Amino acid sequence: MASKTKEVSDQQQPTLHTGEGGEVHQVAAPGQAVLTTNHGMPISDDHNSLRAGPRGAVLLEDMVLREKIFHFDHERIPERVVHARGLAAHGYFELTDSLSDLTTALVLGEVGEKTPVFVRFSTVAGNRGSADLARDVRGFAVKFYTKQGNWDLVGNNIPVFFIQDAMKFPDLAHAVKEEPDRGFPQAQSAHDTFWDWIAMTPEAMHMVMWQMSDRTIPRSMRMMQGFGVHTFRLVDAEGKSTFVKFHWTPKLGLQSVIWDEAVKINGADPDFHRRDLYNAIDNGDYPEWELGVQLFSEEEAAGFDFDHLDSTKLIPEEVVPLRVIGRLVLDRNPANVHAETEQVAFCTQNLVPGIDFSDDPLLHGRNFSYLDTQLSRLGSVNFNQIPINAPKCPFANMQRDGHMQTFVQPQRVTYTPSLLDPSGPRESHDKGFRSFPSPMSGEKQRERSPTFADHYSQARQFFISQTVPEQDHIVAALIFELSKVESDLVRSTMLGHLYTIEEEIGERVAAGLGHDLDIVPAQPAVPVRGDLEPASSLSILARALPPLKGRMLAALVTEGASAALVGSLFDAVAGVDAQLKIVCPTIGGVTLDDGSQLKADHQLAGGPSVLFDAVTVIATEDGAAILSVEAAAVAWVHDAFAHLKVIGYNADAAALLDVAGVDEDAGIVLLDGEAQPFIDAASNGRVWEREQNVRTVF
Ligand code: HDE
Repeated sequence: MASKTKEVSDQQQPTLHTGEGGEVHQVAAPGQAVLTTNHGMPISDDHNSLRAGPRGAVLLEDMVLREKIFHFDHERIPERVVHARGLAAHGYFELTDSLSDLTTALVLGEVGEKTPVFVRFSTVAGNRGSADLARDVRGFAVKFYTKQGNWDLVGNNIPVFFIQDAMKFPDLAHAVKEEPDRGFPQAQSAHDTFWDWIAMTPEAMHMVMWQMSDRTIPRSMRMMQGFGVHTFRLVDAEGKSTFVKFHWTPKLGLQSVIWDEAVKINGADPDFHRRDLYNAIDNGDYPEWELGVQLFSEEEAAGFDFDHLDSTKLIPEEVVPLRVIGRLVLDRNPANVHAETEQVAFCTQNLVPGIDFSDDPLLHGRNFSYLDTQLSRLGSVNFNQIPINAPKCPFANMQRDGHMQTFVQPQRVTYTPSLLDPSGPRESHDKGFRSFPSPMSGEKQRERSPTFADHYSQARQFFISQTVPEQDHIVAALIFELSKVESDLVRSTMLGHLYTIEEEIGERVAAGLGHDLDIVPAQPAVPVRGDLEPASSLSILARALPPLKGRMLAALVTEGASAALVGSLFDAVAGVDAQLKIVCPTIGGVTLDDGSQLKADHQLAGGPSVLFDAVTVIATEDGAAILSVEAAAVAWVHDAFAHLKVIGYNADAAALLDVAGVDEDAGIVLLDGEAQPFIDAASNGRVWEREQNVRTVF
């Protein structure tokens, strides 16, 4: 795989080589490299420091030791202040429908053009070492290396944001991160300071509804949407502007996990999402998204229910449909996580000619923040020279020097204008970026527009657009989160907001909290609109069923189990482009009834059912009896049942299902020698009707 092989030189000594992506690394012919210091001095002994006699003190003279430890001591750089935990991949964006009538941006104009991209996904609140399945918004940041420079579309998997003004961002981040006097909780919004701040911030209510929905516990990065959030502009050659919003839609469909599953995945495999993406790409199963755009004019915008410059609002696809214009394919894992995933510096200010900002005040604040934060994270104004950040098109200007300057720029003239060097780089009126000349007027003021004032109506619309299980999950998430809040005042104030969004939510959450707090409805600045119709595009489950392609299925198999059924299962799983993992009592695997050996992918306790989308148990009567007194096996089946998964089993395995408390329903499939009925049932996704039988729905 390209991601794994480094360019190898046939020279004897390690040398610096520039790789495909411009990255510089040390290489030498296999088996021929001589270990050297960073200055290239060959090292004779890398295991013993220089001492005064065999038992004597280490000598300060030992520059080999000193250099090795010096470098190690400084290996870490500050993690991102938000979005610290990330995973990333290389790929390309291919345009399938040209917008050349609306923009001069070549990346959106040339059909068939493949633009290289680097995409970083992230959680927001947790530190770099936190777990993947935190309930959290996911970052979806795309760097397009276009012919006209880098375009960074730094989005999230939710189309709206918590706040309308960048001024409030440090407060939001401080509130959600671990509480500073105690250093916890890590990677969780379920604590007092977050809900305290939210309770005092009505503009956050719409986003809070999304945050409490299953959107924030995605099954995989490959199965979530991405959104540019803000309104941007496209600008054509005549200078005419069209507003645009960007949406990424995954080809594998949308899927989330269940909260209890998320909690358990965090324990079983805190790297669940990064492993999933890495393995999929490594297997050649390249994840893909469609890029859709919502296009609208200034006049159309004036007729919308909400201000298109307000990032706490969205424009439903039912109002402005999506036009699909291209596809994003991720086909190469980073070769080095620090060099690429960590050092990539997304900047919302990185635009290309033909794409421009709107007047969204949140976006303007971001334009300062992203450039600024790279300096404290990467330590130099030359961070754009790090290969992952450098444009792949020619670039030239008069910026010089600075910390860690890696270019040796020989020019005498480092300014414009100049008669001495008329051949140096010069601005181009035709090719260069020109800001759209939107008219501006008004007094300087620190005030919000009244068109930003309605904080509850779209929150309500989001809730009523969800299917019943999705609504139940929002209510359950709010109950969980508020149950972790210690302050009654914060809790009751939040209940007031929920009640104002929709009475039903406030009442259900209050019932789930189970104590008689007074609900004092919040007083909205403008009346909550009851006329916004449900929009099914806002729901995950109202969409077409996601395929089984790209999903992970499992079979728990015991010694002596039916080889024919296992074989049939492998065939059926391959038929839907999913993967099958074998879980056995020991990692050595089992011998099947025809004497063949079946290799295990996981030992039972190391491969809990939360790691899989649907499961089967293929056991002998004896095997099932042994598993029935094995807690990990009982939990394996019980969890799959409680997580509404389809469970296939052969008749001899029935005893284990009984012990695990499984009741028959459409998702419990008896396999009579052939596994296809299990795949057919699993193709319908989770068994939502089961939910009310396995947990209390308030
Ligand atoms: Fe960010 N955000 N953000 N954000 N954000 C950062 O930049 C900030 C916002 C988003 O994988 C930081 O390089 C402000 C919205 C992603 O490297 C920082 C405001 C959206 C990433 C920053 C916002 C995002 C960041 C931290 C309010 C969705 C990770 C490290 C005005 C559209 C990018 C860094 C990556 C990262 C500031 C709001 C998405 C501090 C001030 C809205 C995906 O600059």
